Amino acid sequence: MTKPIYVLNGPNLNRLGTREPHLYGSTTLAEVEAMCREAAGHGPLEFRQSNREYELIDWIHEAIDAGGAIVINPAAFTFTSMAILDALKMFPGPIIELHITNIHRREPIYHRSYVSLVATAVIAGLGPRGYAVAVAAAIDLMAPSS
Ligand code: DHK
Repeated sequence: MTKPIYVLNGPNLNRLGTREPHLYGSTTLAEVEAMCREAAGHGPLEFRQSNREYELIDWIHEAIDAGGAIVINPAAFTFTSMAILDALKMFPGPIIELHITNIHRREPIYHRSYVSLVATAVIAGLGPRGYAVAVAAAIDLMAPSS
């Protein structure tokens, strides 16, 4: 039984589509979810978003016990949350950190990611299509031969 990929989204990403479209585009979170499910070949995938740090941590704990890979866009918690970092340190599988924008081309406050200290890989700047790339990479990384 293939373990699910957990695609976790942090604060304000529920507003994708109308949130600063010059940065994040006009794709909605629901459309991003559909892109992820297509990339997963409709394999097991948990797609969630929360504006609450504790909820993201609870979902990471769920993934520790039941997930095969994590794709996470922690949004603003990327730069502030040691709690999310500590939770991710417990995850035994591949972790792909994802950002719609290229955070390294933005203001300096966006340049230091706690999550990057534990991520297997980082995808930043591909826009919403980055999610599909991340899910495909997660599937490859979960494969026994990888
Ligand atoms: C999304 C956010 O909400 C911001 O806080 C990050 C990230 C960038 C993104 O590019 O997906 O700084």
